[in-house]
Amino acid sequence: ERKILSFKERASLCQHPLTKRIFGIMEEKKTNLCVAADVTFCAKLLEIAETVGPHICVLKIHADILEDFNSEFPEKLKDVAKKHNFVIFEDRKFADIGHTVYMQYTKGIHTIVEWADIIDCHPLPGPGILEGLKQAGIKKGRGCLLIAQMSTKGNLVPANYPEATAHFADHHRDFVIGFIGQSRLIPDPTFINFTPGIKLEESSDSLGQQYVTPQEAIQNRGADVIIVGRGITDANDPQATAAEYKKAGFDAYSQLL
Ligand code: 6AU
Repeated sequence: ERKILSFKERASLCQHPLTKRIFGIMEEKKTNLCVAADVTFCAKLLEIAETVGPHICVLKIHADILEDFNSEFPEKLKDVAKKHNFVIFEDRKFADIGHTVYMQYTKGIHTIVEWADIIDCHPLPGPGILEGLKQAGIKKGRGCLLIAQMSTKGNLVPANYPEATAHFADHHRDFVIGFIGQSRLIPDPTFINFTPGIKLEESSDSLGQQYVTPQEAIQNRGADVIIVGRGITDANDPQATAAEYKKAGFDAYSQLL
């Protein structure tokens, strides 16, 4: 019995052009892998992007940990993204009032709205945070993920928070393209579910991160895209390891079809 719609079918149902594009890439490149390139120098980040580029649909970065961030870097990253056909996700986790997040999104040294296809925010402040981000993001065709749950041990996200987050998303479909979480919130196939805290073997780190396998995330928790950081970036051979995660993720998805 078929449990889910294919990425291709989901692409055809989507209204938001960015969601359509991401499902299209997932279908074409046969990948539901997002690599988290959490490194502190631009050259290293660009090297990872080149290396894992063929295996991913999304590259997630934290621009604020780059020690040598400069205005040429986003252009270089965009070139690699174009070459390997993936989208760029700045994991800024906005969490302030609408006016402040608008400035954080568009100003400062990072000018995130100019280069990040995807951003994410905590819905905690209420609708104003999305209103603020939208003012800059919509006209550029950008999309936002709502952080509905966290992967960390002892996190304070209350039980009813994911439900409220889903409601929030439903009212901002012109900008919200999906969720970050540990389980699927709503069955709606036009939202993309991203799940971080993934490793080929279940484990944890010394700072509260908890990992589940790609198979567990995709088959039992309803993840569409798996986010893998150190499992790939700390591996001896990141390219081969990315290929391994890509296969594990895509096989887990294919078995549901
Ligand atoms: O695979 P790791 O543990 O090396 O990296 C996981 C990545 C990091 C975190 O900032 C991020 O995923 N993350 C996120 C988000 C929004 O992506 C949410 C969360 O609950 N847990 C988590 O690890 O770049």
